[in-house]
Amino acid sequence: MNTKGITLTRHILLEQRVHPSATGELSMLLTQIGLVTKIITRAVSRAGLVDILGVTGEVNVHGEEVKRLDEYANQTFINVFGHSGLVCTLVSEEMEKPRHLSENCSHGKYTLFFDPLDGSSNIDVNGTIGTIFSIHHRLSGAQHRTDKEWSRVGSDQVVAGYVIFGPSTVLVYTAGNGVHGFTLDPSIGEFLLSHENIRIPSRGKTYSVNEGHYPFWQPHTRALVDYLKEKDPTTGRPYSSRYVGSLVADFHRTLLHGGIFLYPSDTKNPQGKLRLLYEAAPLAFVVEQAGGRAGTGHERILDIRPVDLHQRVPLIIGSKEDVIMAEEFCGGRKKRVREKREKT
Ligand code: P6P
Repeated sequence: MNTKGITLTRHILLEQRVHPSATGELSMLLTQIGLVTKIITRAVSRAGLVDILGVTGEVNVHGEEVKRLDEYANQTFINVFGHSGLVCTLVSEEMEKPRHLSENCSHGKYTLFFDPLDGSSNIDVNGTIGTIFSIHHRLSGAQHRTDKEWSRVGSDQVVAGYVIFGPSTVLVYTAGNGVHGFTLDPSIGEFLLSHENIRIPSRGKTYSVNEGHYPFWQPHTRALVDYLKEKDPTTGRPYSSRYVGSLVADFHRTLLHGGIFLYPSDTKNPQGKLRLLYEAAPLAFVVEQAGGRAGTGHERILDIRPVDLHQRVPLIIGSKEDVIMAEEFCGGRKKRVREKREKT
């Protein structure tokens, strides 16, 4: 297929043909995510010019300073989906509780999870930041809301992806039929297909972790990173270290070039730092669709059922062989009794 000039919208519609029963609502939802991204891109690219830098003086549910761009990005999601008729419930890193868009809840079929602006500590130094999103069918159909709408297993995601605001704005998504990337052409305001059917190399040459936390790591994490740094040309070691400190930037590089990203648990963060529902699970869906692997060291990310809306998990994600090797240092994955999935 000639992929020249395929827009995000056209690609989504082509994808929709793979699902004969599709009604077009999911395609519309994804297109709206593209709209949110364009609005955020405009703000991010002018952040240095408009008095939008700095902080609001507020802190979010995690006790972190809310940068104005975080708040702006979160509000953009609310504004765009508010009257879309597509989404009944929004779950955001920036909101303590789920936001029910009551005007949509009579027929909105989807629940949208998102981190509106990840890596915000990089905003004031013009660093790469990103948005992460995950879409689930509503648990209860379009009739009524349940307060467990947010407690979703990652393997039930319908769509997941992220947007990286770097030298260019790139949107990457999967709807379970491969992983595809689109680069925003600001001159025409369109996302154009630039990375068709992304596949992550089975092994990489880089590891990505904040080594400043080394004193707080568990012994097996130290042993793993020490191993990656040992010289052994027969196994392609030492690996190079790459760490931006922005999850989307570190993940995107790992997805395209291979390697491993880790945010392990440690004595300061016994559950790790990254959140399951709107950070680890969407990226795990993407990486598995690209042929990679994502886990905590002991279990598959996409098998975890959250017990808390903002639950944190340790994350090891990237090339399949690299992640399997890391899991061996962690003692390997626990055997799971597969949850009986009530089909709703
Ligand atoms: P640390 C950004 O604040 C973030 O949530 C992720 O984007 C990033 O991977 C991580 O935290 C960086 O955390 O402890 O290395 O500064």
